[in-house]
Parts: sequence; C-alpha cells; structure tokens
Amino acid sequence: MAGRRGALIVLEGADRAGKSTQCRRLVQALRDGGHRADLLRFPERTTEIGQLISSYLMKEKDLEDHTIHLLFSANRWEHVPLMKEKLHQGITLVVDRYAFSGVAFTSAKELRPDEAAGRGDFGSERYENSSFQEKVLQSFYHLMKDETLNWKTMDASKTIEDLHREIKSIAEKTIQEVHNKPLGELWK
Ligand code: FDM
Ligand code: MG
Repeated sequence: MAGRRGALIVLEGADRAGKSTQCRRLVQALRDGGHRADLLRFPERTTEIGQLISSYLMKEKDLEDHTIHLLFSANRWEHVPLMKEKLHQGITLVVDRYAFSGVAFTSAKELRPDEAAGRGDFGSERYENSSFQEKVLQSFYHLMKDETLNWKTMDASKTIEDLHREIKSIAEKTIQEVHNKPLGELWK
C-alpha cells in the first residue's frame, strides 16, 4: 500500500437527492472493505466562515451574492491543505458537495427569472424550492459536459440499497485507477 494516494470522490446534485445518506454509506462500506476513507461535506459549517454561511442559509443574515459565493469558496480552500494531506496519506475522501455546487448554485441565481418561486415540499433554508433547484440542475448538466472531470450520473429514484451498490463499485474502481496517479486540479 506504500505510496498509494486516496481518491477524491464527490457527490453532487440537487437538494434531497440522497447525497448525504449515500456518502455515509459509502465511507462505512469502504472502511469495512479495508480502505481508509473519511467523510467531508461542504459547506463545512463548523468553522468561522462556515458559521457565516450557515446563518446566510438559515436566512438570519443577508449577504451580497458575490460575497456569499466567495465565502463558500473560502470554506473549501480552508480545508484544502488537510484534504491534500489526507489524499497523500492514502485516505480516500468522500465529499458531500464541492466546487460544482459552488458553480451550480451561484449560476442558478443568474438563470432565475424574477417571478415568484413555486414552493415544493422542501425545507426552509435559502435555495430550498423547486424552481431554484430546477435551475441548479440545469447548471449541473452544463458542468457535466466537461469530460475531464470523470462524472458518473446516478439515478436518484433507485432504492438506497441499489444506489449504494452502484456508487460503491464505482468508488472502488476509482480508488484502484488513481492510486498511483499524482493529484491533479479540478479546473486549470
Ligand atoms: N451551496 C453549497 C452553495 O450555494 N454553494 C456552495 O459552494 C456549496 C458547497 O448550500 F443549498 C448550497 C447548496 C445547498 C446549501 O448545502 C447547503 P447542504 O448540502 O444542504 O448542507
Ligand atoms: Mg440542504
């Protein structure tokens, strides 16, 4: 195992697609299978920046769109040294949202028509309504055209168990494929 690096596995998607459930299940399954794996999520609300983001999302605080975008970005950057260290140590990172959410959610604001948002059965945080989630999805589809990012599309209407099996098998394959490749960058 010496010198093997971990894989960066990111689950992205609209709200309530089941990402958090699948991330937890995946980390557990990888560990059970003898891999070293850690779970991360973004926004990571526990840092000072994360607390600002959290109060924005809970509508306790209003922030200008560029400002909140940069806070989400800063919240990822403050974790990058730790993430690189873990990946170099051979720990696979399973990440519940990353920079793609950053792009998709911010660009969805630009796509949003100025009409009243139709409310679905969502939570009460900012962005949690179906018309905005529609725009987010469009942004994700746009991002997925970048083939260098090695996207795999999951059908979130499948059962938790079926999805878990699929995701686990993709993750195990990815861990094998990247273990002797140098760390790259998401976008150059
Ligand atoms: N979100 C998340 C963004 O708008 N930008 C980002 O960079 C990230 C990482 O934050 F609505 C949004 C997506 C979601 C909200 O995320 C909180 P969780 O996964 O529901 O906690
Ligand atoms: Mg949410």
